[in-house]
Amino acid sequence: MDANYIPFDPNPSRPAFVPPPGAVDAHCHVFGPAEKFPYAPERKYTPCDAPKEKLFELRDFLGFERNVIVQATCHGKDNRALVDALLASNDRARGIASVGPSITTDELKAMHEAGVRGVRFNFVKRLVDSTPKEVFLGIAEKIARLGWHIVVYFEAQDLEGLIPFLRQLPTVIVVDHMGRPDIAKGVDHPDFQRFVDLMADNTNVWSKVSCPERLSVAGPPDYDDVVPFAGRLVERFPDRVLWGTDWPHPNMTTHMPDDGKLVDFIPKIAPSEEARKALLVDNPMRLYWA
Ligand code: 0GY
Repeated sequence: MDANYIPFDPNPSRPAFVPPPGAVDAHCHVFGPAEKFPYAPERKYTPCDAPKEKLFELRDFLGFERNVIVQATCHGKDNRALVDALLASNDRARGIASVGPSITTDELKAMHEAGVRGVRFNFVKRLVDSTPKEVFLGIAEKIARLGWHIVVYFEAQDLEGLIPFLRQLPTVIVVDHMGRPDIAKGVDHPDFQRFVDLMADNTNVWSKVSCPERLSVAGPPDYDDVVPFAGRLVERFPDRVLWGTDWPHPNMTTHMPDDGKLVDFIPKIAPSEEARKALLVDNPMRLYWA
């Protein structure tokens, strides 16, 4: 693991909020273990191992029933750790893979059998070297045939330039972490309005209302300055939002969040029982288990 890498909290607090039955943690990762699933040579960081057993333990401790495991950049396009976790989950996990342009239909079908339901296109420069848009469009066409969708990760300053590309994608698009808004600018800033408009104008665009710990300026444990952003998306687009822990929280530099406190963030952004059921159960079940 990198010298400055902060490992996940091995003893999170028990959340006060009890998720509804069938709740899905729709954004989390598995890392390694490196001796079985080595990290990718092209990776930009080397994390602390965070194997499937620890993820499933956390799922149960926090009161969730299912996970959506997202291929992280430290494993590159080698999806073996992801597929291994899916196969061990007893149908309680789905996956988002990372693939290259040479991926074959047979390889995609094998991943589908294991529980993969989408691919991730990453535009965050500190995490990946850039991929030509035509390559992504070719992959999009292939995966669309399986009924999969596309998860995109980008930062707020890149949204404007990405909009024409996003409009070309033929599937549901799930945006990680609300497009990483600059919280200091406030919820009414044109930058966040651009993201809200993207969702309003394109009914195939969903958002994960996740990662207050990465976005907050105020910091832990409450991350209150992120509430207006996530709350606005939940209120405006109740049937197109997902929530996830982001465990094991790679590349945190300021602190490691307490996963119990992250769960306690949920009722602040989804104040009604109905909104919470949509966010945690109905939406992810529709997208990943239908
Ligand atoms: C996240 C966020 C990060 C990392 C990755 O794939 C990844 O390596 O997604 C990050 O560093 O912001 O969602 O886990």
